[in-house]
Amino acid sequence: MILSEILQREYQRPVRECTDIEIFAALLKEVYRRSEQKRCTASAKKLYYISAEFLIGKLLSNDMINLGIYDEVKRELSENGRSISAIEELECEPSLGNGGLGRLAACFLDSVATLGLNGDGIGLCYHLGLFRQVFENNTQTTQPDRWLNKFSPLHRTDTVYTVRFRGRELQARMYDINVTGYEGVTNKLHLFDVETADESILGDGISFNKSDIPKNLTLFLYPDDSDEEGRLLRIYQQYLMVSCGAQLILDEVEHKGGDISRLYEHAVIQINDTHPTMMIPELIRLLTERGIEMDEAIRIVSRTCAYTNHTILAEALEKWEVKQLKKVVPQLLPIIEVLDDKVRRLYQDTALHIIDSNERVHMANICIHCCFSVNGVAKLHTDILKNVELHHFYEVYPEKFNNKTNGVTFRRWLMHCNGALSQLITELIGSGWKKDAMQLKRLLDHREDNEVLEALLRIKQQNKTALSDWLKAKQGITVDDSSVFDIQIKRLHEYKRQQMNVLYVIHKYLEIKSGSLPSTPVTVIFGAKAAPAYTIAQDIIHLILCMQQLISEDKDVCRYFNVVMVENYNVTAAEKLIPACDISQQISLASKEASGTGNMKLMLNGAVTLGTEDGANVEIHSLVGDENIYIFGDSSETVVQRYKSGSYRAEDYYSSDPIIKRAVDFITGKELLALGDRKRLERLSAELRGKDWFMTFPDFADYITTRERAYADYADRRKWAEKMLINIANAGYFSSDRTIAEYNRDIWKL
Ligand code: 26Q
Repeated sequence: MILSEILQREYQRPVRECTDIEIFAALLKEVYRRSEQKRCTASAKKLYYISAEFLIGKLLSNDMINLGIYDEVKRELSENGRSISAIEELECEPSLGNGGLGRLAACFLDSVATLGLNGDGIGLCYHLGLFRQVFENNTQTTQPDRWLNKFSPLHRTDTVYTVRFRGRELQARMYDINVTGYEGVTNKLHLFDVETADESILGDGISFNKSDIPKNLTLFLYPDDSDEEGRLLRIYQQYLMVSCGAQLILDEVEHKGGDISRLYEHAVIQINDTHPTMMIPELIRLLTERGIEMDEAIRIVSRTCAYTNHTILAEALEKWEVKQLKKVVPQLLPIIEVLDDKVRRLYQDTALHIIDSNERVHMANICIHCCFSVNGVAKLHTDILKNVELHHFYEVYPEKFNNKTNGVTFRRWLMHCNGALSQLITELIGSGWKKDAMQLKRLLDHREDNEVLEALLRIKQQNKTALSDWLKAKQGITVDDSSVFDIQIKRLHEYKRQQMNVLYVIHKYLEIKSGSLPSTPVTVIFGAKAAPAYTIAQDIIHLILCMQQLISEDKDVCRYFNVVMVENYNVTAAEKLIPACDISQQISLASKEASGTGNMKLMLNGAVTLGTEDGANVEIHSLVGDENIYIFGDSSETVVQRYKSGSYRAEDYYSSDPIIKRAVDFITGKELLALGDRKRLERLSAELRGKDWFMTFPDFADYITTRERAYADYADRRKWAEKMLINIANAGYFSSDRTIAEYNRDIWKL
């Protein structure tokens, strides 16, 4: 009777007499109370995970699962004619992240607390988050995402730090979110916010005065950096995060009587991509301010910090101009110059230098020189770092490089989002898998059990129906829940190749128009936000939305084949989409997707992957075997070689392959020009024909054949269910509990 007691205590009323809002508020309070009682008390070394993003998702249900009260509360609600989903609807999703890197940070915090480790997150509190995506006229528009309200999970603390920038000082306050572990301890996510932040400076949409730093500093995640002011604002943000983080870490070490000249015995700082790199010079600066010699300070910091690389894309490797850094954080320049100087004395190779000949500071290079660990996020990715992208560094620091294949928390990505599947698994193999995910392997004993296979199909069907209902309610779209749900959900980026998926959609549309009808109806579902300044990505969204409209209005086609783009794809949407997916599109150009984590969540929920040998797909492939995954496309070696030789010519494929030509020409044909924006469609078509930088054409024929093979196999329901089961059974390796145990064993040593 947990819920009744809570409501009795809070309002002296039974469940039936409380409103949903009252129940929601009371549960939030209860979750906070219970989680506070499980504060991690370990006093030895502590992990600080510093990240520009924490894509944590809604917290209430997840916290109730972790605290062991979810089932009981859910039951009591339904016994009183209420539903947990109505309560969940009242919570806003924190808008503190963008994609994989932010969601990984959230999964990691869950696993750190679940394993009982002492580790907090450090980040920024963005008032308006990334942005809310709204479709208008088949185009993405952007609105501020106002997620902060009186029910936000943030707790205001009394900790306020002064952060010094060139010519100004700002006060930043720390706000905390409790991170509950599953039957584990409670850690904290510390988010800093300037006291002067002011949402009223917002203009239309997400525009604002970029030079009013005290007011705008913590309004948005990744503010547009296509101009100089935007880039400076990003430096302000990064330094705010790092300066507050460094002050907090030193305060905590000193508070427990630790000696900061042995900082590495008390703290380990995991730097999530290059965004928090300034932590390194800032800590060095603070240590020297406290009287430690420069060389010694560098040694101490280098034994404390570890760096995770999440990308090999050149444009995502941050470089700040010396001139820009001087405008915002002049106090760091002397330190960065010392670091660069040390490197130059040791190595002639300019690839290793921190400041390049154009006076730009390579943030990743600071990390690699000054961290004791450099890790990639999947086996292939780490191999590419060692052998290609960071090869020069690997030659001088082989001992620093290590792989930590990503993982996801099964609490949110199975127990919470797919209760029915969770329950079936527990009925079959007991509940040990919740803390020891490798036990999922035991499901393999049931691979020939018809009853189990039918149960899997039944659950998938229920989840597809639930997704259809949700799409209807949210976007007014009707989808056929007996069709194959073929899903690509991830940030929009050319290397992830949503454009290749939509080229297939065009191809299929034309095939159906010419009378070649599919045997199984298919619904192709996309979810993706595109950075506002990323024009081609906007154009790809435009093309998807135009195809969605064209097909939905075409009676010949929409009976067999449909396209749906989900608006404002976020964690909450992912929780509906992932359990309902049949085919998981993981089609990045081989070598470009560092890992992917959606691929793991989808596999865990019984989707079968259609993908390239990229990122963690490679590991999924070797776990499930050829029969239970659909692999296509050129290998990463071929791709790396093709870039190196500069031999790729998109025009050659376009002019010699009639299938490619027909699909590309359709983008600027009369049907789409009647629906869409000529400029966008022409620009996209020209980009593909003239450049196709992410090489969709060479993989296209194989993509079509493999995709058709998957659709054909889907018709044999029993065999398909077996593939589903084998995917679920082998997903245990991708638990973030395994990943975190490895980080702790090899890097953190808590
Ligand atoms: C860089 C410079 C300027 C502005 C923005 C950025 C920027 C912003 C965000 C660069 C990178 C990101 C985010 C990267 C990201 O999400 N990477 C993903 O990380 C996942 C977790 O490791 C991997 O699974 C994905 O493969 C990887 O794409």
